Amino acid sequence: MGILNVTPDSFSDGGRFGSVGDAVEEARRMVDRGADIIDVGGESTRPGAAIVPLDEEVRRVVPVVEELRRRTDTVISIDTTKAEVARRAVDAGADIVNDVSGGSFDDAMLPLCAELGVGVVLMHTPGRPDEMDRLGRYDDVVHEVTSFLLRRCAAARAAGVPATHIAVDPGFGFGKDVATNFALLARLGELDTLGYPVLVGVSRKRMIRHIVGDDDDAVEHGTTAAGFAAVANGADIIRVHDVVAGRACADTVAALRRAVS
Ligand code: HH2
Repeated sequence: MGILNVTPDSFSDGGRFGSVGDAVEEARRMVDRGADIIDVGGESTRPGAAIVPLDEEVRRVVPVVEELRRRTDTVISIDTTKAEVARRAVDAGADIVNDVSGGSFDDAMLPLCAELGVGVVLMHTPGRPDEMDRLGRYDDVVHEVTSFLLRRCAAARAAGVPATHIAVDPGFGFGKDVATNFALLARLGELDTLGYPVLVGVSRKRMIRHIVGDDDDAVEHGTTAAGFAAVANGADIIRVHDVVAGRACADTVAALRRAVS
């Protein structure tokens, strides 16, 4: 899954695109380099990030989704917690809703996903970006993340989303300190008990910078190493900025698995 942030304030690539055409070109480059899914996001989820009004988020993402749909048949996901943004993006051609709140910020989200028949990624977060710093104390992070995801998957199923349309995500960096993130990465395989595909987003996050420092090359290599660990430990999809490296992680683990099967 290649990340296409159309925000002015994202972690690492905010404010890159001057126009819809630039953003769509970047998405097409990611597809050429091996992305299976393009994740379009119009609201930064960085801790402390400003909440983007609905109209502004729609204005950022819908033209990009529309143009991307017109020019490619790639799978498009919309990274939003707002049902109305999801509805408008799906109308414009998105196939998947990637909700970092697991459908918990907007009660209309899960019924909408059921109604539209789209896939949904349910991610763990202990709270909203503006309250994350005071949240996230865990006795057993895997247990707590798994319990949250179980509840959100049950809510999605109750709203009418078929099991085949759900993926889960432990939410690296969302209300979790570095040690907690690495504990989750090491024990990622335990999420298999949920029975849904697992998506992981570690690309360029603070947990990587904590290990390798802020040098751009080091952050990329650290991201690749963590991406490899994620796939080796059971991730089915990795959300990355650098698609070439992400693809290499997935293909290398697949080759290792073939060698022992
Ligand atoms: N992380 C970010 C945003 N969306 N979605 C899923 N499913 N999993 C994640 O880990 C995830 C996500 C945050 O990363 P980024 O897009 O780099 O930054 P920003 O939130 O500032 O756009």
